[in-house]
Amino acid sequence: MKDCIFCRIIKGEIPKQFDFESDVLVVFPDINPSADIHLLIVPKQHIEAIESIEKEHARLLFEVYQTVSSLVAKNNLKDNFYRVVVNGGKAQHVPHLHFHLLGGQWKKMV
Ligand code: DGP
Repeated sequence: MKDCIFCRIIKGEIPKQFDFESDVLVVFPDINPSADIHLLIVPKQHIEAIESIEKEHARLLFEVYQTVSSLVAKNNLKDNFYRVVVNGGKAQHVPHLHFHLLGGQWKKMV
């Protein structure tokens, strides 16, 4: 999608260091962190929101949560509190489905 900020990041139009990249998703730190660790897991495909998820996205969603699991291990979050937040409706500011992984000290609500 032309004007989507996450699509522009994924296409390399906005330079961004990815913490992880696979054929279906990228991971990078949130620009405005709400916790000590605040990573965004973003599917490469432009899926607008939770309501746009279809059966065909099942493998992608599995890979999202597998990625979360390895990020939890990599960042030593397993024995601490961590949260995965998926915003929807008016709480979602970027209209491209994404998952927030928040760990460590919580500063504010995403
Ligand atoms: P949400 O409210 O769930 O749609 O959150 C969107 C998040 O995306 C918000 O926490 C800030 C983050 N964000 C927006 N634009 C950029 C950007 O250009 N770079 C990075 N790293 N994060 C961004």
